[in-house]
Amino acid sequence: MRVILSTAPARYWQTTNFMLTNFPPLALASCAAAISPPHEVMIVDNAKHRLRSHNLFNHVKNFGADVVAFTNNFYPDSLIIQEVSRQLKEAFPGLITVVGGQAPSFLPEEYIESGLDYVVLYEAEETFAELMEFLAGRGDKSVDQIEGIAWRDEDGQAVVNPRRALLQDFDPMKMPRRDLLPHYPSITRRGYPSTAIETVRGCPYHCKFCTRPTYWGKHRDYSNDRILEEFALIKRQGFKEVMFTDDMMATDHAKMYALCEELIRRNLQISFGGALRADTAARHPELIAIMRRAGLFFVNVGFESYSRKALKDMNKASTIDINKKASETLRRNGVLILGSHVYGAPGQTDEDLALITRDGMEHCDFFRMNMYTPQVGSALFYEMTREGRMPSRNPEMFNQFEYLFDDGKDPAAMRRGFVKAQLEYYLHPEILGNALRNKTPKERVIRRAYLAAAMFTGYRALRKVGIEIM
Ligand code: B12
Ligand code: SF4
Repeated sequence: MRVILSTAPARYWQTTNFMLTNFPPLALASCAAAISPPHEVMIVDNAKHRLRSHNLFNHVKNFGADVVAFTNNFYPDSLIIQEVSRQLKEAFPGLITVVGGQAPSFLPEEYIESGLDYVVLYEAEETFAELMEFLAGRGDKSVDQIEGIAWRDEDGQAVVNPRRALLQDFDPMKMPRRDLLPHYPSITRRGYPSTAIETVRGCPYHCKFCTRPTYWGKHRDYSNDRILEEFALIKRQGFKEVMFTDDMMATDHAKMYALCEELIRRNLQISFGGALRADTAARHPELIAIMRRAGLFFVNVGFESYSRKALKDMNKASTIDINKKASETLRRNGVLILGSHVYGAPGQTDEDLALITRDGMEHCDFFRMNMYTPQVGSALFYEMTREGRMPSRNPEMFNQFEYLFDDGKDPAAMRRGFVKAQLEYYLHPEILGNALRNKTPKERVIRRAYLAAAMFTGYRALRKVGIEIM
């Protein structure tokens, strides 16, 4: 079979990806490894060509694809994936469409009913390989026997097969097909490529707004031996920078400490970054110091809020004091901090909302803020659905810029407050100065964030007057 694996064709909300573009779509490289050989695979990274129109139709024609499979974590992307899949099937009769990732795993029926042929649910490596063998006519299982897929029966009804058991050991897993990914430039060393690595699946915490605990259920680690083997391969492939895709790095402190000792001993000289909890940084300064020596240059920290009540309501298991200490420790060690925040979470007063930009800018090098959103699959989503407190189920409304709670607040006023708070950051002379200089890694990322914000605003405004150019 000839299989194209693809990210979602671009839409305006994806311009926010700009800020952290150093993450290539590792899910597609892992899925490619799982099925090739025997199948022939091409990766089309539409997200990379974010502002140009996607060229999937030409790729399908030229590659002679039998299957096009999309990755889809973010629910708003379901709209374009479903639309493009319909168009592809019309243009290429017989073409099979597949989707995998978070949103379709949580809502498989929605995708099958929209016309996609198969959904690969949750962890995909074994399921996708079995599905491809079935489609090639070689598998020894019938469609209803393949664990972890959703499909359409003869009556046009969606059928969701039982879930597959999670992998218990990642060591035997094939290395992701990084050779199929496009070039992503390094932030730290200009001229070199950057890549991504996965060292855990899942997160042991239970923040109410997050989908990771519900998606993976159980937190599982790759062994340090496997991670070191992958680092060595990455080094041989010429990468100088790697981003950890882990939900949360270093939740097992001792394991991360040992990994860093070994990275230092092997002198691999690869810079790395990823997501880190504030309490890990605040409570384990020695761990941050060794991670820095091993190559850590950047972390994404979910500070979320500087309101005690809001942090508690979100089940963040963190405090304002921890946020402050984390920032101090990371700064002392010279690690760049991307601080993620949420606007409009329950329990936030007007003063609390004002603190997000004020304290947020103080605590981090790059400030990021989304509207608090009941993401499909999160505990918050199920709670809001149960209580009938979500005013819309239109996927586009989940783009993290809309106020999606029916709680007496005026959504338009919340949106205005949100935009005003963003402007406080983007119009700050110091931040603007960084973007204009564009020399250091910090300045380069801030510049990207500006471009993203400008494009988001422009494309969204055009959309409002009926012009769709992505
Ligand atoms: C890297 C990353 C990004 C990169 C994406 C780069 C890329 N092109 O892939 C960037 C920085 C651009 C990004 C942007 C955003 N992201 Co992001 N991102 C991640 C992150 C950290 C890692 C993803 C990854 O590579 N994982 C490693 C791979 C191997 O695992 P996986 O993706 O789960 O794939 C497995 C299965 O899910 C499945 N699978 C997945 N895709 C497919 C496809 C097929 C065909 C098949 C068969 C199977 C399959 O198979 C894989 C192997 O088992 C995740 C958190 C996480 N740990 O996953 C958040 C995460 C996915 N992002 C998130 C969010 C919110 C965003 C943004 C909205 C942020 C923002 N406000 O702008 C945007 C939206 C972008 C978009 N349109 O999707 C949320 C999603 C929440 C949700 N339910 O919507 C997550 C879960 C973070 C979190 N903790 O909340 N992100
Ligand atoms: S927000 Fe971060 S710490 Fe909380 S559950 Fe999600 S991945 Fe884990």
